[in-house]
Formats: sequence, structure tokens, C-alpha cells
Amino acid sequence: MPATTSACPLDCPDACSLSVQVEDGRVTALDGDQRNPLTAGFICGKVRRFAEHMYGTDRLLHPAIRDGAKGEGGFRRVTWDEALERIATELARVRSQHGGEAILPLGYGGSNGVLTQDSVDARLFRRLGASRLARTVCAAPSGAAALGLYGKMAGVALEDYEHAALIVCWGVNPSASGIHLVPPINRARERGAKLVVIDPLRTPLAKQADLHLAPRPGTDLPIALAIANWLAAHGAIDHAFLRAHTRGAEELLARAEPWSISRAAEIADVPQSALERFAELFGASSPAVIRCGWGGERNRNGGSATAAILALPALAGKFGVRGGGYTMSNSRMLALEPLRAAAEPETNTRVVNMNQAGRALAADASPPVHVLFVYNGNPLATLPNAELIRRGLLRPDLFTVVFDQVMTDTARYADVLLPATTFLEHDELRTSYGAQVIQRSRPVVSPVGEARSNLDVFGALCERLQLARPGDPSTPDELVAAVLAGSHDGERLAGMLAEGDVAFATIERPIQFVSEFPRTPDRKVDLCPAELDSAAPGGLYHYRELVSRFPLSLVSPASRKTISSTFGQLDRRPARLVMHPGDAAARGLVDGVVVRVWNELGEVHVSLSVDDLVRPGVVMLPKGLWARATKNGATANSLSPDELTDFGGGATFNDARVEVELLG
Ligand SMILES: Nc1nc2c(c(=O)[nH]1)N[C@H]1C(S)=C(S)[C@@H](COP(=O)(O)OP(=O)(O)OC[C@H]3O[C@@H](n4cnc5c(=O)[nH]c(N)nc54)[C@H](O)[C@@H]3O)O[C@H]1N2
Ligand SMILES: Nc1nc2c(c(=O)[nH]1)N[C@H]1C(S)=C(S)[C@@H](COP(=O)(O)OP(=O)(O)OC[C@H]3O[C@@H](n4cnc5c(=O)[nH]c(N)nc54)[C@H](O)[C@@H]3O)O[C@H]1N2
Ligand code: SF4
Ligand SMILES: [Mo]
Repeated sequence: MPATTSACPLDCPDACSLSVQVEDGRVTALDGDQRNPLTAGFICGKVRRFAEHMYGTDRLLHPAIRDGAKGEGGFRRVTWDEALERIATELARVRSQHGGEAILPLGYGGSNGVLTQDSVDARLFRRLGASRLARTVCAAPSGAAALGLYGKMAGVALEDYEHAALIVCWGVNPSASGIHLVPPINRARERGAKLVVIDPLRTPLAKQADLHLAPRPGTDLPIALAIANWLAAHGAIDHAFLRAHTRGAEELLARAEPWSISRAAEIADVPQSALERFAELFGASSPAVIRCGWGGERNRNGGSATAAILALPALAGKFGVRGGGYTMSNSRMLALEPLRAAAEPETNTRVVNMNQAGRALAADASPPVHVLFVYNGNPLATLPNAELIRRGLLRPDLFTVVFDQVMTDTARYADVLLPATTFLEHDELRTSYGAQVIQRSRPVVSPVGEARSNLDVFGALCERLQLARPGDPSTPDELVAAVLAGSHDGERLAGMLAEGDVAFATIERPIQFVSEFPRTPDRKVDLCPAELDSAAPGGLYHYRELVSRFPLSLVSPASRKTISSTFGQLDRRPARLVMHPGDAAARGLVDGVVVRVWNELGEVHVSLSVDDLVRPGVVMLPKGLWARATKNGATANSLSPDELTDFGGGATFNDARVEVELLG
């Protein structure tokens, strides 16, 4: 059987191009191909197993209506007609009795494609006058920082890391979260490049690094400011670059001034000599590149921390050479305008920050939510303060729709369940926040069971609610055309996509400050943007210490087994909380015992793994666990605060503070 081509649309920077084996109308195997050069013929283990996700026992095959108590997962099969009629009736009733804002769409990346999000779904919810969702669970503070300082200019291409003499992996774990960066890093190291990793965990790259700084979570801001201060004190500032290309450097350096290496080392709890060594290496190396990840943004200082990290290559003049500069998110590289496909302007209805979804779902919220429409997301498994969300989902007067591919933990609380297609069963257009590629894929097999695409379902609901209008783009090709027509360089991309199913970015492996400049209004770096300064409590670059009566920091990073919570159903092994031997000994705990991890928000019962993979004072449970992975069905998200980052309204997962004891 010939292989068919597709593109992985999952929430991963690598955006792999795929070859798919199909036999008798079923997908039998997936692998990487060469069309996206970054993929280089290999993919991660998760997506190689995608057929198990498609055909596994957790796959939703037909619409269903709740039959039993919320959360218990009892459902009765119904026809699409009955399910859609029930939903349309409820949407219409709630809108007329309580107003559109009583309807809340909830989800995040889903499979991260352009057609399955912000297209027909946005049309429906805008025309209903529903509450708007601030999609802030990820990249909100780092995105605001990158936008404020650099207008989100394109970053160093991941392939170009092989040209660097110094690579800094700062709050990022590519061995799990973007595996195609690892080979370029290894190639650079074979040529003598130095590697620095800044992470409270001894990640696979940290084990090989020339220098591993393992700070307390949430202390990157003092570290970055101390480096800035050190550069100033040691004549390592590139004043010519600052004059030509930046604004606000004096203000930034003034705010960094109180941060000596020793003070930052003390707050971050890293050796002063190690911090000095990092400053020396960074000052002296070229090309030097910082891969800034998302681990450092998920705490109360996350916005300022990311801004301070991204300021360093400007201060030290690291741009202008291939392999020098920084990479954050490349999401604006192609400047696609997905919402053009909605064909409906944005409303001015109330905005709900998804990181506080639990608060919005409370019975006494104002105005209360009466219809919750979950799609492209698994909020119980991925949002902060999950136990508050659970209480909302249990409200008898809340009507919940869950539209997903599999029976997620959230789906068990649905009143109506709708089965969704996967990217191998529907059309998609995907860009990437890492690789420089845009890809158009078409279905390679028919939908499994009665699954339908987001386009079909939201289109059908528009029709039933008489919200469809003549001329609305609705077929995949019409939607792609609408997106490209509204996008910078869309005509050229449309031409490329007409020829094949992959188009590459307009910017081929940019060199920052040679072929790519800040996309700020004056093309300069703004090192102290007024907007961020007024948004951050205490001002931009102001460090806030977290005071808690719970002594341990719980971090919950990406794991190799899932993409957020996607594929969590395929992992049947129980999860384990990782704790440093010193912390375990202090509590009389040994490897393998069952512990209670708790704070004021909830508790998790789980087995213990004693390992110095984590630094003292830090415990780790992976992100994206399903209820079945722990003994009481709670996860790290049951313990994550729903406070927000300093700016951008981001999630503060790694501000979770907990205590651990033997489960008696
Ligand atoms: N396999 C896999 N790949 C993924 C994902 C996945 O779930 N699984 N998720 C995708 C998504 S949605 C995203 S956003 C990216 C995220 O990818 P990454 O940027 O790698 O983000 P995280 O895994 O959240 O955290 C990265 C590292 O930051 C560390 N960290 C935690 N707190 C701090 C801190 O305060 N300071 C510092 N310096 N480090 C800290 C963690 O220990 C972790 O090793 O990955 C994407 N790729
Ligand atoms: N504790 C902790 N929690 C975290 C994080 C953390 O660091 N720590 N990181 C956060 C991050 S970085 C992110 S990005 C969020 C992600 O949060 P979510 O987006 O909620 O995460 P996913 O688990 O990817 O959920 C996507 C769901 O959409 C479904 N889906 C996929 N494609 C389609 C489609 O075409 N149609 C429909 N209807 N459904 C579809 C999938 O089956 C899956 O159940 O999680 C966050 N959660
Ligand atoms: S999840 Fe990432 S590494 Fe895996 S196939 Fe998709 S794009 Fe590639
Ligand atoms: Mo994310």
C-alpha cells in the first residue's frame, strides 16, 4: 500500500511532515518524511502510535446524551440529529433567558490547526454573543514579552543551532517537548559548542551540559537581571548595538542594578560561581543563542522573567550572525489571520480568562454560565485549580457539551457528547510556533465511527440556529482561501499551497538583525515597554517572592508520553511523584510508598519516586495526567493556583506549593 502524506498539527513546535500507511481504509503506521527539513525523517513515539489513539477503546464513535449522574460517565447513544437539536435548543433558550454571555466556549489548542479553531466555531459563538475566552493557558506572558520587546520577530531557526558556539536552554526541555532541536544541538556540541541548561530538573540535556543551573522555580528574573548587571559591570554591553537598535536600555539596566550575582544566587539558590561562569560564557561567546522555553513563564514572575531573558542578546550584542540571538515562539512568523475565516467581527462581550475557568463556572459568578461548550481542550486535566472546575461541572443548572475525539476526564461530565475527527480524518492547515513551515493536509481515511469535524459541527449549529449567512466560507478550501486572503504574503502562500500540500515560510532561516528585524512600529527593540511596565504589579522587572506555608514547589512539565493531556488514555501505568532524596529522608519517605500531596486547593494520592532528578525543595508530577494515573483521580492541576502571571494573564502552574506525607 502506498504511503500518504500529512502534517502533524499537535501542539508541538516541530510541525512534522508525515508519511502515513493506510491499509483497507485504516491507518496502520505513521512516520516522519523529508518535506519539512526539520522533521528529517523521524517523529516522536507519541505520534508513531497515533493509530492507537484513533482506534482505541476510548475513542468516541457516536453522539451520546448523559444517562446517570454527572461525572460518572454513563451515556446513551443518540443520532447526530437528536444531539444537535438538543444543543441548539439549549443555546437558544439560554441566550433568550440569560443573554449570550451565559454561553462559554472553552478549549485551547486542540490539534492546533487553523481550520479547526477560530473559524466556523468563532462564527457561531460571535453570532450568539457568547462570552469570549482569553486563551491564556500557555504562552500568554512570554508572548506579551516577546511582542513588547521585539514585536514577535522570527527567532533563530532551530536547524541553525548547529552554528552556535554557546547554546542556552532556558526553561525548556527539548528532549520531551520538541525533539527535533536535539540533533542540531548535538551537532553544535560535536564542533565544540558549550551548552548551558537552566532548569530545576536535571533534564536529559542538563545531564550533558557544560553548566546546569538548577534554580528554585520562579527565580529566573533575578538570574537574568544579575546577568544584565554583570555584563554592564564587566564592559560586556554592546553600546553601538543598543544605540542603533534599541530603546529603554538605561531603564532596564537601572532596574537590574540592585541584582548582584551574589544576591540572585542566594534567591535562586544556585552557586554564585556557577552564575558567574554563565555570565562569562554568555559575554564571551559568539554565536550565542538562547532557546527560551515556557517553563519560566508559568509563575507569578513569568512575564518579566521572559522579558529579562529576551533582553540579554540585545544587551550583549549577540545578533547579526547565523546561530546567534534567541528563539521563543515563532507564531507570528507567517502572520496568518485565522479569524478571517470566521467571517464575523469580534464582539465586545465579557472576557473569561481560561486560567480562572473555575471561578467563571461557580454558581455565584456574575453573570453565571449556563452553557459550557468544551472543544479542542480537556480543561479538567489541563487548567489550574481543577477541583474548582470540577465543582462547576457538577452544577445541576449547567448544560455542558463536550466535543472530543476520546472520552476525556472532562467528557465524563458532559450532558451531550459529540465525537470529533482527528487530523487524519479531516482537512487542516497548520503553521507552527517552531519550524518555519505551513502545511495543508487532507483526510487520508474516512471518519472513524460517526465522528465529524469541527467545521461540520459548528456549521450545522449555525444552520440550526439560523445564524448562517449567504457567502459564509464553509468548505475547507473556502476557509483556507479566506485565511490566506487576509494574511501578509497570503497570495504567495496560496500559490505554493496550490502546487503541493506544503508551503514554506517566506523567511528562510532568518538571521536576526540581518534579514529579520523587530516588528515593532520603529523596528527597534523596546527593552522597557510602557505597556508591560504599567501592567506588571510593581512595574516591569519587579521580582515578587512567593510566601507560602507549604514548603515544596510542585512543577508539572511536559512529558514524553503526552502532548498536554492528549494521548493520556494510552498510558496505563500509574504516575509517580518525583522527590529529592534529601526531602524524602526529612519526611521519612522511601521510594515506592504511596503519598498524599496536598495544599489548600486539593490533594493527590500517588506513589513516590525518590530521585535527584529534581533539585531539593522541588517535587514533580508530569503535566497532562488523566485521572486514572493517580490513586484518587486528582492531578497536579488539582493543586495549581489560579492566580495570574505579572502580565499577560498567564497560568502559574509552577507556583503550586505543597506538602507531602505518607498516605495513612
Ligand atoms: N512531549 C510533549 N511535547 C510537548 C508538549 C507536551 O505536553 N509533551 N507540550 C507542548 C506545549 S503545549 C508547550 S507550551 C511546549 C512546552 O515546552 P517547554 O518549554 O519545554 O515547557 P515545560 O515542559 O512546561 O517546561 C520546560 C522546563 O522548564 C522547567 N521549569 C519549570 N519551572 C521553571 C522555572 O521557574 N524556571 C526555569 N528556568 N525552568 C523551569 C521544567 O522543569 C521543564 O524541564 O511543549 C510542547 N511540546
Ligand atoms: N499542570 C500543568 N498543566 C498544564 C501545563 C503545565 O505546564 N502544567 N501546561 C499547559 C499548556 S502549555 C497547554 S498548551 C495546555 C493545553 O491544554 P488543552 O488544549 O486542554 O490540552 P490537550 O490535552 O491538548 O487537549 C486538547 C483536546 O482537544 C481534542 N481535539 C484535538 N483535535 C480536535 C478537533 O479537531 N476537534 C475537537 N473537537 N477536539 C479536538 C483532543 O482529543 C484533546 O482532548 O495545558 C496546560 N496545562
Ligand atoms: S508531536 Fe511534535 S515531534 Fe511528534 S510528530 Fe508531532 S510535530 Fe513531530
Ligand atoms: Mo502550551
